[in-house]
Amino acid sequence: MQEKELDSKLRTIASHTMMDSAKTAGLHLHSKQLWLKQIHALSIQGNYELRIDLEDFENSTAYAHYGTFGVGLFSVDPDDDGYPLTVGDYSGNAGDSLLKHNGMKFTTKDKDNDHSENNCASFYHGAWWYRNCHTSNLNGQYLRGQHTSYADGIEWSSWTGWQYSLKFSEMKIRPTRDPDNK
Ligand SMILES: [Ca+2]
Repeated sequence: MQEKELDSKLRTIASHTMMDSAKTAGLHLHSKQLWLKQIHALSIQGNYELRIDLEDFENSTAYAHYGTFGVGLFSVDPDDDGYPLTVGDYSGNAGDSLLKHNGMKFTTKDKDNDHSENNCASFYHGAWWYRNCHTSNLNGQYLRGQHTSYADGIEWSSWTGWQYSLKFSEMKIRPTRDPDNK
């Protein structure tokens, strides 16, 4: 019951954050940290799964599902540790564009935790669990479909490549249906 309430709260925060991102082309530090804190607080309570829904400007939709999901699962101090992503067990029809980010820390313009000599968040105008740098960039700029710049929109590369900024994206998590998991 309590988890369900928290879950629905998180969903609201997540989609709100994405809408913010679409409008302002970047998350404010405060809401970003709050977002990560909330996901972390939830995901350490048990086993969680992640569903990402996407839509392009032709109203086509696709999804990616990950049977394993968490943020900062093994961190003593997640804030200090950069909220590393745990993700696994892909299924769906959007293709996987997140598994390469498994284990990566969250990078923002003012906190470079990535493996690039540059700051991927600055370079690609987003905030994400960048490696060097990304196969997805769901907090990128709202560039409305095809764009000439490279990989700095709301990208899910396995579905629409690196030069198509999606109309809509949403990340939702919920506890996995594991009878041993209370
Ligand atoms: Ca870097």
